[in-house]
Amino acid sequence: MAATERLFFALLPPPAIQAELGRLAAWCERRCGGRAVVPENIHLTLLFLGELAPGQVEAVCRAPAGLRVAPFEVRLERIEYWPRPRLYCAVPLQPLAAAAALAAALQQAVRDVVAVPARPFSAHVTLLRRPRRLQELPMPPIAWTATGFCLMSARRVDGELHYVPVESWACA
Ligand code: 3AM
Repeated sequence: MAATERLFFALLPPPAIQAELGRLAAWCERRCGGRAVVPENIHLTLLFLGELAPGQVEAVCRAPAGLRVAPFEVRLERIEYWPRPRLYCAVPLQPLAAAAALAAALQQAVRDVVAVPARPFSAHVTLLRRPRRLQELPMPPIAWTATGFCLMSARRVDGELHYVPVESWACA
């Protein structure tokens, strides 16, 4: 049987913003222990799809073709601790309506290929996993204009997790 891929739709910040968020993640790790997300893996998940077979991956790649998405601003202003997954993440102060609408549109677009459990969308960029110490972590606002979105594959290479873009779509 052909291998499955663990896929999700995401926003990828521009490289300079990824680097800035990566530095913030490393600073969080120095304060709290745990494992910082490396800069190249920094992303904002729109929709987690799970393990898909090759035929499903092709269908998912075709699904967003009809979507028209205007560029929108992503502004992260606060670091939160989420106890259940045990992570620190950077979040907006207000819900990101445009990202939520895109996540909902993607869920609709792929509904015939993969049934994604309905989950409320909560925009966040994971910075640090499994901290050993909890404390208040301030951050400077970090913002960018989202000009597209990607389908990402989560792959393990030599025990390290890599998020690899397999397809991308530009905002119009
Ligand atoms: O780092 P974040 O939270 O943005 O949390 C996982 C990660 O997103 C999420 O998918 C992204 C890439 O792995 N994820 C993993 N397993 C999941 C699941 N079973 C999941 N989201 C929902 N359900």
